[in-house]
Amino acid sequence: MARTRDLPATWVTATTTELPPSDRPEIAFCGRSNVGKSSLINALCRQKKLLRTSGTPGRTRMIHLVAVADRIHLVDLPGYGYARVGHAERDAWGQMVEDYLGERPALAGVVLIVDARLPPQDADIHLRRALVDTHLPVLGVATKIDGVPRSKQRAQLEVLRRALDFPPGRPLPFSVEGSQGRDALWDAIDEMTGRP
Ligand SMILES: Nc1nc2c(ncn2[C@@H]2O[C@H](COP(=O)(O)OP(=O)(O)O)[C@@H](O)[C@H]2O)c(=O)[nH]1
Ligand SMILES: [Mg+2]
Repeated sequence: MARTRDLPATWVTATTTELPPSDRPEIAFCGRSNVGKSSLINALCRQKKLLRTSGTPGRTRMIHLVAVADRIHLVDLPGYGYARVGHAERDAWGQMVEDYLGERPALAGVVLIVDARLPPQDADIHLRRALVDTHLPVLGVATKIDGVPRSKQRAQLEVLRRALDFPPGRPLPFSVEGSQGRDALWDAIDEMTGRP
């Protein structure tokens, strides 16, 4: 049987409020605005234009739903903690995402994406704490690892691991360049959804 990672992905829908009910295991991707969420999902699905990516922070205010064949759903959550939006908008973000995370029976796990090039950000730590409260499996990924010199990668990943209280080996290093980390990330997703 084909592995999920080798099957075609399609964009299903986008919404600012509620997603349609899900009939298959779902993995949500969250992290700060502009951290590289949409790019990472595109790299996972080997499709450059599945989701729009942008150099301008704060563009994605919507939840996007992607289906991988008839197996699983990948959910691109709006960026967290964009500094230039006001408190009201940030609260609206929090409410939308909390509602989604709390009321989604099919949700098998959450991928928390951080920027491998930066020290742990307050927003990352805040989000990590909020995710602990959901009791969902949380997988840490450090993307843009191509921006960290090889000799410094191990130490930088360890700094992130400690600050965000991840188990050994996490966050997984990832980059859209050469899809570095794609297989390891799919292995972890397969584990969360319970099927290859
Ligand atoms: N160097 C590098 N840049 C990346 C990587 N992933 C995303 N980017 C860039 O980061 C910016 C934000 O990406 P996007 O996927 O739109 O972030 P999102 O707001 O979290 O969905 C874009 O300019 C991407 O080209 C990566 O692995 N390495
Ligand atoms: Mg995006």
